[in-house]
Amino acid sequence: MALLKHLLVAALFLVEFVLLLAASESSCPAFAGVPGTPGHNGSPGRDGRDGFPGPKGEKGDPGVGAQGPPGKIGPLGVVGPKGNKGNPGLPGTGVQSALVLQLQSDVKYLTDRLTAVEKVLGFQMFRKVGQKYYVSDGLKGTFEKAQKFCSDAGAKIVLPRSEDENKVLTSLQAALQSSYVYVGATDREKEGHFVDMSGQPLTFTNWKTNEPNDHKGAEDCTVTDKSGVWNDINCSSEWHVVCEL
Ligand code: FUC
Ligand code: CA
Ligand code: CA
Repeated sequence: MALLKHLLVAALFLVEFVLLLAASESSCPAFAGVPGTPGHNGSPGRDGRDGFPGPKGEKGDPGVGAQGPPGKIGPLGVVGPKGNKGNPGLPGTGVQSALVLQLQSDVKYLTDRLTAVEKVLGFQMFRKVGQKYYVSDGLKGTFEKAQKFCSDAGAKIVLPRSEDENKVLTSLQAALQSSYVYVGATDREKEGHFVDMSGQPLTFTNWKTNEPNDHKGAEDCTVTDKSGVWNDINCSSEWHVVCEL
């Protein structure tokens, strides 16, 4: 009976304790619970904005361009001295010898033409007539000076040998705006007997009417006038110089 009494008292205390606990739940301090386990990592944040532009780089090395096209061919050089005579060739057949002779002749012809053309290029004015060139630098002089000028240039004082050549001289004379041009014909050796500079009789002449007249007994040289006709004249007057090559 006493044990039952004790159990009843204990049960009453327990009920009372529970009621007290319920009544003071909001105001009474409570013990902190056991910490939970950490949560999972969050997802990565957004990408940051682009940074500011970096500093200017160093100047680059000079570029190397592609090679340009070749330049124009240069002017002709001065013709060199003549070479030594070659050794005798081997005996050939008749056909070969004829061919060699022909080639030698062709080379000589072309060399002579080239020499003439190179001389022509040294003058300010020129005209081609047939195989000849009439050339001038526009200078005036006495007949003697004209001869020397042409000779120094490796040429001869002009002397038309045909109607064609006479016309070409007239054309060059017009370009020179010249009244008279000396031609290489004189009668210095024998009055009234005009010859070329080699002393040969003239094969072509174009004398003006009533010329040559040896005016005042002092006309042994020859000029062409603007119309192309010839007149004998004194040799000391200064007229245009034209040479032929
Ligand atoms: C004519 C010409 C002479 C000279 C004189 C002025 O007599 O025959 O050569 O030009 O004119
Ligand atoms: Ca004369
Ligand atoms: Ca005359």
